Amino acid sequence: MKSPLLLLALAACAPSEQTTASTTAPKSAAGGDLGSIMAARGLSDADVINAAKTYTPSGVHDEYVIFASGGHGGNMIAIGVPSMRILKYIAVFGPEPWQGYGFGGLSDKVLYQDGAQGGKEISWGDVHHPNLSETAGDYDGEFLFVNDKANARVAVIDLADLSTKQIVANPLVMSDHGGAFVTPNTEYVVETSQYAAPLGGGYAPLDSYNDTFRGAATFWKFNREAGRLDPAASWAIELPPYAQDLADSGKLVSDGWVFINSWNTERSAGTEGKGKPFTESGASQNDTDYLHVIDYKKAEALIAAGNFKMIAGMKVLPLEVAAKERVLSFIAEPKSPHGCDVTPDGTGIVVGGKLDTHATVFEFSKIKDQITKGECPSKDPYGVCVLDFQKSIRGQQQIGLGPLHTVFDNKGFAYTSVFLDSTVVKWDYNKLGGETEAISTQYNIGHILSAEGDTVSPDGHWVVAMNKMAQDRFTPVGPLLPQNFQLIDISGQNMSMVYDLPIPLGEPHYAQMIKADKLKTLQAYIPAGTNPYTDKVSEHAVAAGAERTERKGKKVDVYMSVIRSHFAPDFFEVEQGDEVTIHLTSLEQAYDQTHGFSIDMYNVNVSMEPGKYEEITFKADRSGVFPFYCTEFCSALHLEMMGYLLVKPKGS
Ligand code: RUQ
Ligand code: CUA
Repeated sequence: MKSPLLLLALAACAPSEQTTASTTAPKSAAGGDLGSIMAARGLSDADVINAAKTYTPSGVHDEYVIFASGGHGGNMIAIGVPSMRILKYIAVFGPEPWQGYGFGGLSDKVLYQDGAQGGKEISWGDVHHPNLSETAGDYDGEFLFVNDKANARVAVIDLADLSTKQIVANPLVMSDHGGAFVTPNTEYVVETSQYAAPLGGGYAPLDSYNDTFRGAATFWKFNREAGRLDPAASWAIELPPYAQDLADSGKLVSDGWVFINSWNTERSAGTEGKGKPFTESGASQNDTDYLHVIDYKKAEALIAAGNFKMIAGMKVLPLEVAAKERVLSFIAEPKSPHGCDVTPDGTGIVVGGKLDTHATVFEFSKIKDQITKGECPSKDPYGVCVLDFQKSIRGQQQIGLGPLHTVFDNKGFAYTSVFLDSTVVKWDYNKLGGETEAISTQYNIGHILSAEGDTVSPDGHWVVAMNKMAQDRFTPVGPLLPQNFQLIDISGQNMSMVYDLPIPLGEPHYAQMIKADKLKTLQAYIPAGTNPYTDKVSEHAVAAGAERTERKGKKVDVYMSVIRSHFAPDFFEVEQGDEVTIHLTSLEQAYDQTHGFSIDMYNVNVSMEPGKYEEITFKADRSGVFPFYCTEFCSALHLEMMGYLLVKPKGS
């Protein structure tokens, strides 16, 4: 007999039986009335109603914007709802040419310097969980934070221009997962580790796993004024070497607390060459893992009082102290949990069990009560108190096979993604055990999101299923398929699936959806010469007429202006080996008058949005004649927007 685990694993990979729709393309119809178009394209009334719910005429804007993680594409995606039109890819952890991100300009500092790397040059990321900044538990539309699971980093995106302003590499851990989660006033951006390793990046053999490997929850202090994380004011809590997974911050009554679930409380560290099982089954032996409950206000006070050890430049509250002071408590949670979502009123924490059929709702007041009373019915091997499961829960809801993540609407319903069943299940998180409603998704849904879903006041109306597989949903494009986002209308009595959107650049994990009118985006950098990384006019910006080239020894500075349809100066000559810095100022202030600046054969490319200041530094190590030109079709004379870099051979 196959083990239940193997069956589950196989079920995830088997082609879904829910393939219902025809895979042949409807005929296209030209002209005619609605009835004949429907007949010609084979559309049902329901299809047309769904189309009408999402169709957004040219020039009409969307009501909501989704900020979706781009997964191992290393980017973020902005998507309009209900149209499901992709509005922008935002470069975060990898170079991206359209935004001129990582090709010689100021963004190189964000991507490759300023503590963004953690010791080795890295040019990609695995983006998992974006979180929008909050004020009083509601999205405020100012900032967006995302984590890089692969390299334990967190990025800050400014929503004024939708560009990445800061990347911080976690000095303690090698990989993260539960992040980037904000506290209700964005005091902190929380990042928790996934795969345990010695804190600070040291070496230890695998058979010392229990003693030397650790996890950590890092609290990055956010300075809203500066719009940046402040590493010097940030700190962490040492955690046992369980695989910490999803996390969420408490809100309202549970403000001041953070919840993280975990798997691998078995501390399976692979085979270790000693006949031990792979982590896959080694980490699935126990019936329960531990929900981590963290009193972070207490941790903050303990750190401030000097209870920390310094590891790789970060203040870390030691595990013994966290356990003893009840900063950290555990509660058993069903087998291989995934998803840890605090209800909008802050009273409950919903955890799905990947290998269980329930969602469990933990009751915050019951948990806090036990901690306040000092109850400690048992301890884990590191001395952390494990609270009584039955005493800590509101109850459980039968959901289906493989519940993962849960989001909320404005009517007291929860929507849980169910991976193995490929469904979204709607249920009442206050009256547990009642009726549920399921809708099929295509296929194998991972994350799920809802309109303003992580706030204290979700909007309802829309849910999006973020499916891991598309299979037959779209015209085939080879063996590597896009992911499939499906828009679900939850405004009626029953859920209805209204739109499929392929996501063809990385595998998204989480996403959040914000009211579009909360976003106050820039139309231009004003005044001209504004450095987008300081929000100030650069001291090196030039006004029209002041353009020039200056040489000091082997260093050449070019002060160049950019305006339709020329660069001034339009040529400059240097000697092979010179250090060249080009200071570019866009003198444009008109909306959407973007130029680009690239130098052929020099891997230099920046985007010059209206009013932007850019600074390109490179070594002119190759001699020859190199055209530079504008990469955005900006005017009728765009092709003419060019010039020459002349590099004289050394010693000529
Ligand atoms: S994960 S599909 Cu958030 Cu990284 Cu759950
Ligand atoms: Cu400027 Cu094309």
